[in-house]
Amino acid sequence: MEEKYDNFFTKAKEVADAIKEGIKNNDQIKIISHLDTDGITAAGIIGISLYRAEADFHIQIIRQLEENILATLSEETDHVKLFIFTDLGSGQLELVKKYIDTEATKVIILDHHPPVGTEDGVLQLNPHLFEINGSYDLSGAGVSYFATLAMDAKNLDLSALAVIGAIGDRQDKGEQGAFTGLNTRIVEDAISAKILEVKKDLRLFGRATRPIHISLEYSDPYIPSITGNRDACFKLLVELQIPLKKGDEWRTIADLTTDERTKLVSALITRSLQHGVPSEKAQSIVGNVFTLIKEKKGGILRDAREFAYCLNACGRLGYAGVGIALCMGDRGRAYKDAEEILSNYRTQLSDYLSLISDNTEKITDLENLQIFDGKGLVDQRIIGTLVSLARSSNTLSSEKVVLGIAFQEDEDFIKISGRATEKLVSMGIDVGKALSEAAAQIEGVEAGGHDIAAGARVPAEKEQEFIQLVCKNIDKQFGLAKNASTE
Ligand SMILES: [Mn+2]
Repeated sequence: MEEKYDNFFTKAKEVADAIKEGIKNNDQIKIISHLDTDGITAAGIIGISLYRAEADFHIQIIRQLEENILATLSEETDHVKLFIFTDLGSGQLELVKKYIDTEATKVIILDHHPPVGTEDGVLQLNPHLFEINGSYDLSGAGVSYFATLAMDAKNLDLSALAVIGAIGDRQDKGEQGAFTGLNTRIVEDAISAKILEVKKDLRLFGRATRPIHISLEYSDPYIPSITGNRDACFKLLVELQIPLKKGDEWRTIADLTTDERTKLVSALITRSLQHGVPSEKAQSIVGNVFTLIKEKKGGILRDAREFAYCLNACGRLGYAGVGIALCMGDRGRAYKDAEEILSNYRTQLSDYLSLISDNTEKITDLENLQIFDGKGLVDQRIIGTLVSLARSSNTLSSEKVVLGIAFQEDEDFIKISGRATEKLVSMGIDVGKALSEAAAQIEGVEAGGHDIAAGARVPAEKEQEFIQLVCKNIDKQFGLAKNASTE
């Protein structure tokens, strides 16, 4: 085993011992985690491990670790004796130390975002500190998983949640949707725990739950003349003589015979190629699919990608608690709630998508950037998802960095979500850096995230100034990328 992994696991053990020490002392423990799928699964993983150890704990899910939240947390230090931050915290080390007296209240950070500042007094497990890639090779849920595994070997089954978290953060970017780095070890753990199965299939959404034509209609990656075109999806299936129903029931992608699957795959790839989609991208509709074999067949949690999507919907629509309950194993009430949340989320997203195409005057098109101004139109919890989605359906450009803007709840602040693509990142574009560097130059702006996706909270009156700086940074990055490629 490589030394960097040794060092990472040694640190994981140190974290595990600190958590166990807290449990032994009957400390009241508070988990603070991020609103997205990775954050929710990370909190679920720590939550289950604490529950199993009969610890006293609470979970709070937040959008971003901002100063006002830390101020509130500091008031809780009269009873909370251990804070565990998951999928956030590394980017806010200085703020954490400012508000929490780490002598009196222990602080553990389990994160995979690039650390900013020094950790003195804080116990931090983060792949970046061990030269392990935190963008693709390990998620916040993965970091949390390794900490719980070091607490107790029976937490091996929490690996499935870590897989879901990594999918949520789009880390399944190896060949054909495989994982890389430490994430592959988590997948192996989940397989050995007999809760996960990996095979190759069409990577279409709703593979195990939705009628085939609907999976095609909502396909991501985008398939020209298929995605978003229900009639064309029907027509294609009829042409290929693939029955849509079995008896009264709609068939799903998972129900296809080998023969039908082969026909459908080759038809979809051919169509993409005919429309000029690069071969590699066209082939990428086939790849690893991850099945959670203990979940109900045909249910919303059976496919790990759908489980991830479901948790994201819960978080985005303000029902993070339902997501946590799902992670903790509630398949009664929470499951029913989640089904309803999912259906609302789909409706909302498709309404929003048409909202972008109906309001093209809200799109500013610059050389290297496209900006969609969704203030007053789009909820800030959904703006990031929306600009990504708009890009995969070609409403926004895939060749540029896109920024989405929405009001925060109080309109004194705006939320800015920046998104790159894998291709842009491979050229050297880093949206997280562009946003953070701009934020550092303007008082009152908070930013964080990764090379491919990042966000900022900006005082409304600083919007123009901030965006100009971000544009400058992005232009500079594109300039360097172009120079590098011509050298
Ligand atoms: Mn994450």
